[in-house]
Amino acid sequence: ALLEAINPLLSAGWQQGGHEWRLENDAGWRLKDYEARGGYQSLRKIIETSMSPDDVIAEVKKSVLRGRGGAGFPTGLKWSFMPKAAPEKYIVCNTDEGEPGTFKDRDIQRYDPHVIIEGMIIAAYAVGAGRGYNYIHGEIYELYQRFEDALDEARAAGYLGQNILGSGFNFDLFAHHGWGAYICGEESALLESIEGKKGQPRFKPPFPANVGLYGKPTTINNTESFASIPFIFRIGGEGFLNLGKPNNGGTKLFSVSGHVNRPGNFEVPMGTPFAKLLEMAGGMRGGRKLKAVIPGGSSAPVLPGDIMMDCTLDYDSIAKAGSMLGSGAVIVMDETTCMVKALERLAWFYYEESCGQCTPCREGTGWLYKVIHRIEHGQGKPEDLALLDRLTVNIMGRTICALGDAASMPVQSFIKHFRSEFEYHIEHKKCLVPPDVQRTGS
Ligand code: L3W
Ligand code: SF4
Repeated sequence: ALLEAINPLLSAGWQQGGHEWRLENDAGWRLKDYEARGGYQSLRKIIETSMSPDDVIAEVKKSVLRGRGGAGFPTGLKWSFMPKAAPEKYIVCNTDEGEPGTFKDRDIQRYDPHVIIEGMIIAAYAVGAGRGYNYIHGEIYELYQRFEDALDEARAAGYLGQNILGSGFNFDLFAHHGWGAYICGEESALLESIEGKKGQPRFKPPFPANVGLYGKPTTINNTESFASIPFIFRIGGEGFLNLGKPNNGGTKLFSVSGHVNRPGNFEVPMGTPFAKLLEMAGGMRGGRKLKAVIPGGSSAPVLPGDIMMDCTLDYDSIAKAGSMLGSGAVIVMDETTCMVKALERLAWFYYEESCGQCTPCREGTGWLYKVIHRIEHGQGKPEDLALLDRLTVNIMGRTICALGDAASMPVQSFIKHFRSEFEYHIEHKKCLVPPDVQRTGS
């Protein structure tokens, strides 16, 4: 109830879990609805009170908003990296949500496109960008169309274009859609894709803040990060920080999937106990026992259920437990889950989605899948666990982008926490969990 009263995302008709995925049911996304609940007031406030770009960045720093796409990098700090004098700069929103388990950004896009637009205009004002793009995942094409409609409304109302609200500030924003390649969610591959090239990651550094879109300084943030910006200016940076806990400001969306009664998106303050989120998601399906949780999207190391039950949902608590909060995609697995089969499925994903530029990732992800596949299918060899460990060590830190690490961390953590299941598979050529009770999906 607290959040419903104060958070524009929730008052936009956000339901806690159990969405109807039909566009015609989504009332409340249009400009008039957004304005009726206070939309674009933060932008007006910034302009009417003549806040300088530096003041805006300072307020975002104060909020300790950390990037919601997975890395948790402080948003205000990222904005401050943009060179002041550069004549041409860009703002880019990463709505290429593709991490297995993650489904939050598409809901923001669906229910509240104007909050993204307002957040991006404020960001553009802060860093001095004249043009922006929202890169939207190809599989949610209808939301790309909705964003185009929202942009038309914002342009007609004078929020975009020349001399925005009489401030002398010019900014225009465009929608761009991908075609579904996971790697295009990596920020530099996304920029390549907007440029019309093959979506493959670039070497970093240089970071986009210095050499980004078309070689120009670019700030790229996740959708949820931009969507948090107007709210920060509504309640102040400090107010936003105080909603969460030190070093972890604000509220965050968690996409809960797997063996729960009520999978869906839930918005909770940073620092909320995981047990509370599980309760909001209706608890374990069938009253079964919690076995394991991937707390931050499939790239994040898996944690045993009992460790997870002691965690709070913030970057620091999850890191201390040995995993990552990532994008907030919480994948819940009960006692009927075969961990070998679950890992095989994840390994296939990374093998399939590797862009193929670097040898350790291109070849290594294939090897990981091949070895896990043979363990799952009763052909594992006693030396396979050591082989998997060697493969991950040879991939990690030796690739252009984070996909190599993302493919390796699940393998290392599944084996670390559930080694006996892998050994049982290798020794007995079958699973500990009888096939008739196994469930790996939701
Ligand atoms: C200027 C510096 N900029 C860092 C910027 C950098 C980026 C941000 C964070 O990967 C993770 C990945 C996935 N000067 C800078 C600088 N920056 N140092 O800060 O950078 P980084 O490299 O830590 O992360 P990243 O490349 O953004 C993101 C993990 O998230 N992940 C992925 C989720 C996928 C989705 C999805 O599908 N939507 O969210 C989940 O865990 O593995 O580790 O902007 O430029 N000195
Ligand atoms: Fe491509 Fe993998 Fe190299 Fe990333 S790590 S650039 S996905 S080959």
